[in-house]
Amino acid sequence: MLNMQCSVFRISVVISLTAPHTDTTQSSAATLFFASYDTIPKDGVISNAEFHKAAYTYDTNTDGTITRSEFVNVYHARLGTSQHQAEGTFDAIDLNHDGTFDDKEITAVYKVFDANGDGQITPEEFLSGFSHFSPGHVTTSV
Ligand SMILES: [Ca+2]
Ligand SMILES: [Ca+2]
Ligand SMILES: [Ca+2]
Repeated sequence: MLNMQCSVFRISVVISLTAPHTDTTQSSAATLFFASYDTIPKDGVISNAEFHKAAYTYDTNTDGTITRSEFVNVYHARLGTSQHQAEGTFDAIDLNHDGTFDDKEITAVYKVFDANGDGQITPEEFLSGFSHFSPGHVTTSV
């Protein structure tokens, strides 16, 4: 199952380089993420609080800091991407390149997703933001 997802996702990365918005595999990965991020209230949109909560599920040793290796391990396990692709995604969201993903950066990434700035991320905004940070747009090596 995981292996199959992995190879499908790799193909999708190649496709996404030319047609990011028509890639169905990427959108199903985004749908999966969206459902797990839309927690309380589960109302079909992701709030800033929900987004922060979701981000901190990557803090596996719960010390309040999301490190590059924590992010890479969890992202890699959840999406079945290669380690290299997960690193590419982390480097895209670690805006100050200090090796950790902190509150300020979570908020900054949230704002990229919340395209119309109404404080809620809709599934459409999430999909579009997801393609912005997806590995295929960070690195071309698959
Ligand atoms: Ca919600
Ligand atoms: Ca941590
Ligand atoms: Ca950082």
